[in-house]
Order: sequence, then structure tokens, then C-alpha cells
Amino acid sequence: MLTGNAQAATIADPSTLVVDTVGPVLTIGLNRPKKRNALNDGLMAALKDCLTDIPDQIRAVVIHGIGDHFSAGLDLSELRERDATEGLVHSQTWHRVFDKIQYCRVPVIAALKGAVIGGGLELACAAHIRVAEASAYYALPEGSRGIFVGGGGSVRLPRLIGVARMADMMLTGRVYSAAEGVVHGFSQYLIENGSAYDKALELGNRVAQNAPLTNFAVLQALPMIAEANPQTGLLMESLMATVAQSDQEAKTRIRAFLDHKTAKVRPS
Ligand code: 1HE
Repeated sequence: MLTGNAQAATIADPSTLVVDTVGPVLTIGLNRPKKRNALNDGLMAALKDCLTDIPDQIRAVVIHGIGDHFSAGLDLSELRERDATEGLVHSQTWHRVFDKIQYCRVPVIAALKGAVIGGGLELACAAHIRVAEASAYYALPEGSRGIFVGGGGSVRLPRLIGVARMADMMLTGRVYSAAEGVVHGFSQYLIENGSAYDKALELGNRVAQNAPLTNFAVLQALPMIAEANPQTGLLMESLMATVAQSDQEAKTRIRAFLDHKTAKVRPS
């Protein structure tokens, strides 16, 4: 039986997000700058609602932080009140919210700056692309707070940076800079301060131009293929490739290339 605290987790607080539409991109700003965008129950419920009802015309999502930081992670003032049962419910609630990012219909890009800590890092890990400005830094202070990651971090982060690096972060409190982060897989992009949002928007507009089936294959099939045993993975790949190339959109795009009507692939 859930107690009052666990049930309260489902009440969304819309003021904790700033949501906007920029062309085909939905932008979601974490909006608790005075609390360094710490993730409280109201924000998590609002994020879930926002990701559940993505309008049809949206082709990409950008998640960013309002203020100087992406997110300081779990709102520790709420943690104080939970017992074990509520803690389990809370963790699984976070899993469901971050699953909505990972399994979103459209690519999700996280624009990172300042603190990307604990649950904030877990949120970023669920996105498909991470863009970090030079100010971004990554930490998992759960170890020193006597807790453990609970938002899918132990599943997603080792796949990006490795178990040993994550264990070191949790055991010793090691903090990685944005420059180190791009080398070790925390982010795919490293850019100058003040430009993470614009870069994420640019990438959002870029991925919005892809064939929807390509984005579907990359978001839904690729991660499962990568986790499957090789024989299963190869079969899944063949099936996905066959479905994608039989789509009219693919035929149109390949025809355009053969007719010299599309840009060539050049070094950037
Ligand atoms: C918070 C939180 C928070 C800030 N929960 N209130 N996360 C952490 O352990 C990170 C804790 N936060 C920090 O280390 C620092 O706040 C920052 C490095 C992120 C920013 O420092 P600074 O000097 O810019 O700000 P500040 O003065 O420390 O914080 C401003 C306010 O935000 C202050 O509240 P105020 O009422 O005194 O103004 C802080 O208490 C508040 N604040 N971070 C609650 N996290 C699913 S499991 C996931 C587990 C985790 O995420 S553990 C990691 C938690």
C-alpha cells in the first residue's frame, strides 16, 4: 500500500518546466534555477506529462537547464521524508520518466552546462545526444550521501563510460570536467560556454530532417541490437534494414542522390 508521499509523486508542477516549440523541435527547460534545477517530484511528474504528449509535428526534443546549471540531481530535501517502500516506488517512477526519454518517438538531445550531478547525470544519460559546454561537470555524490543511484544510472552510465569509471566516481567522489567528459563518453559534443542550447537546437533541426523510419531504427532498434547476442542482433539488423530501405522515403532519398540532387558527404 502506498503512503501519501509516494502518491504525491504523481502530481505535476508545470512551473518547474519551461516548454517551447522552435520549428520542429520541442524544448524543455528544467526551471528550478534557485535550487540548481534539483529534480523534485513535481518536476519529474511534469516531465513525464510533457514527454507523454509530444505533438505530432515535433521531430526532436531538447532538454536544457534554466540558469547556470543543468541539474544538481535528486532534490535531497524530499529524500529525507521517504521510507523504504516509498523509496522503491520513487526509483521506479524515475525509471518510467527516463524511459520516456530513452524510448521517445523522436530523438532527445540534452544541452549540458554547470552541474550535471547525480540524477541530473542519469537524466542526461537517457537522452540520445549530449552536448556539453565547457562549464559542464559530472559527479555522482550518491556515495558520500550514503545513497545509490536510482534513476537508471547504473544501467545507462556504464554503457557510456564503463563500470570502472562509474565505480570510481561513486566511491571517491571524482568529478569529471566537460573536456574529460567528451573523451570518456559522457557527451558526444564539447562546445564553448553559452552555446549548448543553440548547438542542441541546431542538432535537433538536423535530426528532424531524417526519414522518420531512420530515426525509429536508431532510437528503438539500434540499442536493442547492440545488447542482443550477435546472431540475434544480425538478424534484427537485417530485418530493420529491409524495412527501412523498402520505405518510400528511402527510395525517394536514394533517387535524389543518384540524380545529383543532394549534398555530398564531406569532412566537417
Ligand atoms: C539543492 C540541491 C539538491 C542544490 N537537492 N536542494 N545532488 C547533490 O548532492 C548536489 C548538491 N548540490 C551541490 O553540490 C551544489 O548545490 C551545486 C554544486 C549544484 C551548486 O552550488 P551553488 O553554490 O551554486 O548553490 P548552492 O548554494 O549550493 O545551492 C542553491 C540552493 O539550491 C540551496 O538551497 P537554499 O534554500 O539554501 O538556497 C541548495 O540547498 C539547493 N540545492 N542542490 C536539494 N540536489 C534517483 S537517485 C539520484 C540521487 C542523486 O541525484 S544524489 C545527488 C544529489
